[in-house]
Amino acid sequence: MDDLDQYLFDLNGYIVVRGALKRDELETLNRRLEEAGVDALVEEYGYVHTGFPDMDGNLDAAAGPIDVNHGLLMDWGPELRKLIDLPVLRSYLAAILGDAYRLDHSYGIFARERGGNVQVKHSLHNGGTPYDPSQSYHFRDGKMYSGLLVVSFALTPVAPGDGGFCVIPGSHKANFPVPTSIAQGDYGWPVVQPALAAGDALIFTEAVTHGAMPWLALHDRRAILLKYAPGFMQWEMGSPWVDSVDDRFTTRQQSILRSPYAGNRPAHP
Ligand SMILES: O=C(O)CCC(=O)C(=O)O
Repeated sequence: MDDLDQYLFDLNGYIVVRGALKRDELETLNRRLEEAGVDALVEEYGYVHTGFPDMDGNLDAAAGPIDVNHGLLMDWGPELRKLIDLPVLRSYLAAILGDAYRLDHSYGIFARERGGNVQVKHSLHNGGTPYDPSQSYHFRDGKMYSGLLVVSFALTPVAPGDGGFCVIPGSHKANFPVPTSIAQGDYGWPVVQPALAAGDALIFTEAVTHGAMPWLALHDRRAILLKYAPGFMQWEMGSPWVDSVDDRFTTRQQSILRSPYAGNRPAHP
């Protein structure tokens, strides 16, 4: 993470790492999603969050993405597990979360082209105020600190106006709650929808106000989200959240999947 990225992340609450995935990695990941049956899910539900441990979630298609239990993302193939520890992202995670960061949970977001003609958004949420320590952002002693931090990989491109992930830049430091006129409005200014090429990784702190605009592109949206936390913290229910942290995972991946604790927690090997 160079000085420019550091400046921009601190300023905006998110940053895009262009070309984080190589072309062959992108192709294999997309193939794995197809093998996992993502197309059928999108056909049935239109707009889904899936790949997390079984849980009760949103079942109301009008209220936002449907939560579908469909097995664990990390069981969908080695290419998914490789995302846990991509060398190109290590310095970002360490700079924002500290050296002993951990992967808290992961899931996929899939949306049918043109929203399957159902223009559903994911409501704007979070922000600097009201304060939530688990989803907060601070700068102290010359260092950035974040609660939950998300790496969102775009597996299909996102052009301006396509919809999908949107954000209010700088709102991780907001001193006032998001006004209702913005939260319930049409997601115009000051909400921004970053354009992404397939293979880009968008890193954002959960402290920034964000959500998703209706997906209007002529192709499906496919995003894979890995949510990391400082080593001392767990955000999502259930630990460990992968079935077993066995030899399918490299030594470094296993280290990143360790349960949360603080005392003498080492950096990753
Ligand atoms: O990318 C999106 O669709 C929004 C993701 C989101 O709201 C979140 O990760 O909390």
